[in-house]
Amino acid sequence: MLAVTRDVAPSINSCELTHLEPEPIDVERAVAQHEKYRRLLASLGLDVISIPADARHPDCVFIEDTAVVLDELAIITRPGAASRRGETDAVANVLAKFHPLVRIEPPATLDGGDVLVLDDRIYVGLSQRTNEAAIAQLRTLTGREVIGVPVRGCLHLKSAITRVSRDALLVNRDWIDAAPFRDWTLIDVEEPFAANALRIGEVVIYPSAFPRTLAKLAHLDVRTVDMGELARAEGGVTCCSLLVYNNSGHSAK
Ligand code: CIR
Repeated sequence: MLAVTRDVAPSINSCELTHLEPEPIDVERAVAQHEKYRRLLASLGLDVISIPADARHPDCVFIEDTAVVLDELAIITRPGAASRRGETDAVANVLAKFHPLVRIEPPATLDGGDVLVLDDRIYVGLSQRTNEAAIAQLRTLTGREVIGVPVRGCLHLKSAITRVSRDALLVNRDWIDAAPFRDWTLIDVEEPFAANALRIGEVVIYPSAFPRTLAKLAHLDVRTVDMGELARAEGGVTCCSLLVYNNSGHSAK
């Protein structure tokens, strides 16, 4: 498996903010934390690709929002924030080496952070970034069942719910109605921003900032990372990578 990542932009202090007040981001620390995150991915056996940052796009490190990668194709998004639309080209150039590409087109807007793929179903957050037109396009492009989930009070669907094991989801029910996920074991967060976890095989990558929720994951193989600086830009652990199954025969490096 590959993890496609993008360097932290030196301009990250000009990032989009929706639910947080601006606080200064220490760029050097953000870069160091991001590097540790990449090293953790590499230690799990992933080939890690790094795309250079583009200073014109302060949020470019949050690469998850630019694409949705399925086994059979990659969907290039049309991010909801106009300032982020120029992030997609560099990512598309890399993903094209591994997968056929399709694109979300206007009037649809879609952030990858709103897309939670659970086996054959695709759940899509209806948020300030993602609209109904994106759901319709995803249905046509993938031929899969695509289910809209209204999101309130947080940025993306995956701020509110992510998968942590074969049968369990970590959820903040203040931000979504969990009814569409009733067939899953639901683990409720203890801290509001604690529902964003990144599952890679049987390992869960998880921010060190949420000890009370972390304690509820003690039965899992959890590796913690300090994402403190990127969290000030409203980023979490899923948003800093795109996971790609490399069936193309191309080398990752
Ligand atoms: C934004 O507002 O777009 C960025 N500051 C944060 C994006 C985080 N993306 C994600 O969690 N998927």
